[in-house]
Amino acid sequence: MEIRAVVLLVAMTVTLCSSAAVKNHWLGYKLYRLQVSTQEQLEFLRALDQEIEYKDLQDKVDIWTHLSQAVLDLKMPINVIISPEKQPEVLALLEEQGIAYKVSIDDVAAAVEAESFMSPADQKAADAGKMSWTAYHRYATMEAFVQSLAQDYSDIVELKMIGKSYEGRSMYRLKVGKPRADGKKKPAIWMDSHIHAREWIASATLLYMTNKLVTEYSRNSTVRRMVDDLDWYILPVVNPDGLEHTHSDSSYSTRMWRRTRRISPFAECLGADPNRNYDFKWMLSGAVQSPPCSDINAGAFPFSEVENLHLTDTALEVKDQLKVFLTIHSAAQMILTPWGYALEYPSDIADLEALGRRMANAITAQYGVRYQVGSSTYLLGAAAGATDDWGKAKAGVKYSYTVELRDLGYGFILPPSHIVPSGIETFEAIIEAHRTVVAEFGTTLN
Ligand code: 0X9
Ligand code: ZN
Repeated sequence: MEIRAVVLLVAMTVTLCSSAAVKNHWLGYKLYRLQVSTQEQLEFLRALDQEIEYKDLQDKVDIWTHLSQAVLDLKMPINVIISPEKQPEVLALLEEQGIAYKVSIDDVAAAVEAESFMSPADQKAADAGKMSWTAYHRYATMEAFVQSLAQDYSDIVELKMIGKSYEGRSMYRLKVGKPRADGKKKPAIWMDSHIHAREWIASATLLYMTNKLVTEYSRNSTVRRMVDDLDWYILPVVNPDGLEHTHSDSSYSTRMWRRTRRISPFAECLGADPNRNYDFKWMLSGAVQSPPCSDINAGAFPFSEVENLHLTDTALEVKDQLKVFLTIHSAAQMILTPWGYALEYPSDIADLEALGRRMANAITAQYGVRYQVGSSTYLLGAAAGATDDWGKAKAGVKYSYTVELRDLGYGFILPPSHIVPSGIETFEAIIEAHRTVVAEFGTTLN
């Protein structure tokens, strides 16, 4: 007990959040899993969600799950986090409506503290500019890590600084691939992550997979084929300002920040939802301009967020190579297909669903974590202006998906002990993606 306390103290002096601050902000919060069984119950929650947004109460009652029709049809669990003062009122309402619920995290304060915990070994790794896979790291560590990968494995890794975020952080795109001896162009897979600031597992998983692709090239025959056959374009953090903000203090609204951080002269709130900011069907559905502080605020115009522009400029440069486009989020355990702007399907949806299912099955085969596969409009509700739709419509990539990583009842407060299993199971999905690309397009494009 005492040793743990000392370790904690040491770790906390080098991070911004003190244990006391976590306790103050989150004391008594609980995460609940709800299950609706009637249309009325679903409508009730939708109305409650709107009231919460209208009254700006998200730091006290926050429904994390998209309240699509599928939550009822497919009996999907609904994550809701509730502050201690609101628990009696909200639970009474749920009981009145006959909505089933159970507690999934009883002591959220402890879970938030555990999530930010850096052991001396993690800290040592970070100080040396290395990632460890047992902690969620800061952006500077991720930057140092991708730089060192490029330096140490220059035969298969190329690092490109693609521009600066609004607050001036350098954004990077890696290219992992063994150039062909005959100089021919290879098909490629795009992967990006961490567009939503609070989804810490997204970049941790993508960097884990990147590390595996690079460091196991010389000793793992599957990895070797993946890197020989294809190029992998990787943008690990689309929203570095948001990521850093979520680490800057431990208040609810800071840790649960989703958006970018641009200051606007017209709005009281910073940034916008970058996953509503692309120029395909912008603002058509599931996005708003008011209230300005909404988590689905689409920004004043398409590409008002500079980070989105960097992503699209970079992807367009290599668009003729791209066959798969994976944009990694958390935490709904889903492989989502276009279109996300309306309940419409691209003409090649059968192929998209087939690879989606193969990826989900490969993930499940690893540790039994079940993923749903389907249209993002059906599973989560229509939301226009997102990366996946842009990838398919504007970059012309056939297999474009949003991947929602594991939830397992933790929502966004996923303990860092899940980084390795999430990385391992998601790697199985990209093995499937590689297999499909090679089978359908071969290994050269010219
Ligand atoms: O709503 C989103 O932006 C994504 N879900 S999340 O919970 N990570 O925020 C899903 C986006 C799905 N794609 C489209 N709607 N196009
Ligand atoms: Zn997201």
